[in-house]
Amino acid sequence: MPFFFLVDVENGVTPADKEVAEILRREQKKVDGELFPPVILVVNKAESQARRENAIDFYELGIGEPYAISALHGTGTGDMLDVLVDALKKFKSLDTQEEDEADYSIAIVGKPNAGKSTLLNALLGSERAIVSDIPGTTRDAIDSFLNYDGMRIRLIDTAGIRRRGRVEPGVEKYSVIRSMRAIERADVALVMIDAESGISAQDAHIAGYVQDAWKSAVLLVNKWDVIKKDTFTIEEYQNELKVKLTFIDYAPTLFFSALTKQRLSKVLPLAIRVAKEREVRLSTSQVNKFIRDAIDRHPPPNKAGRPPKIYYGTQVRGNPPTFLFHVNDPKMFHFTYKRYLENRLREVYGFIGTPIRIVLRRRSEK
Ligand SMILES: Nc1nc2c(ncn2[C@@H]2O[C@H](COP(=O)(O)OP(=O)(O)OP(=O)(O)O)[C@@H](O)[C@H]2O)c(=O)[nH]1
Ligand SMILES: [Mg+2]
Repeated sequence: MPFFFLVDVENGVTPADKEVAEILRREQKKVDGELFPPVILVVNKAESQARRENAIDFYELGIGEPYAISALHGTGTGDMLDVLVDALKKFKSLDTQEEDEADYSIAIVGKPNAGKSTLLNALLGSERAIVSDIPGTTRDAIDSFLNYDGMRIRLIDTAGIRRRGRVEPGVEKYSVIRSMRAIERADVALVMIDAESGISAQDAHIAGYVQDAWKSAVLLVNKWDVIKKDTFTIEEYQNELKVKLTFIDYAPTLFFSALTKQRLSKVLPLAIRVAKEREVRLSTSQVNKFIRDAIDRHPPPNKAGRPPKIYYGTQVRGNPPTFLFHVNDPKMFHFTYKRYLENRLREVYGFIGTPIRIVLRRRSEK
């Protein structure tokens, strides 16, 4: 946030001005060769030419160039505003730098009462967020930071997302918007599922939001402590997840308890692993070797007698991994073949937890 430091040319440089200047200078830090926060020295009451010249005296404050203005007459304010706009632009870039300052951002999302805030507190080892058995306790997405393995991790605890029809206008609606925004800001979303209340349609909705935002996901089945277990319980839950959340079957699953901390220590390593997989970049030769091999194993079926062809491909970006395949005609490829390519990419290269984008583009046959 830029500051205006307003002084009075009529009195000249006073001891009080010097004191304020001293305080401001102490607050400033050098960031990329610029002093931050920026301070704009505004010399007021400079109505006449003589007074405007006297404004130069204020260089002495060590704050930089003095801008002579007359608040009364409005003279000089144009230049002052130009300086302000420049400062705001610089500030904005610093602001986004602050936004990005974590190596990875992880959002904790899920239904109300799933145990999101309990998980946050357990990971931080402090009572940062309020936990209660009343659904809807967390009202706003809150960022916390922790260091893990030399990395700075942003954890975002979010407000529980209820079924759309049940969300009340006002505060709750705002809370849900903030939860969505938290997903947008994250690399990975930990989708908290309350084992006690079972895997619900709402859990699938929330996982769907994460997928639609092209974010990586980990499914965390919480409150495992209260489940009566036998040898098959995990398998039963896993099968149920496979059915109800089949569209996001690439997301790894962890059964744990944020309260008793059973398997809690696995949460962060899994989230970080997933975050890293998201960034994996394959070289063009790897991609083309992959394509040849995938076609050998399972060629795309002919459509209307014409063979679909993939000429070559590249990974155009990571985060999320995005592949561009040049083909003779995108329409000749059934979505199940795209799905096959995606699954094959996962078999060979992992990409655990991340959605994969495959774009088919027409390329004339040469
Ligand atoms: N038995 C058991 N209870 C848990 C566990 N994790 C959380 N709880 C309880 O579940 C209730 C809700 O926990 P919160 O952490 O506030 O849940 P939340 O997901 O943050 O809820 P909202 O902020 O309302 O969306 C509290 O009573 C917790 O003590 C768990 O692993 N096992
Ligand atoms: Mg909460």
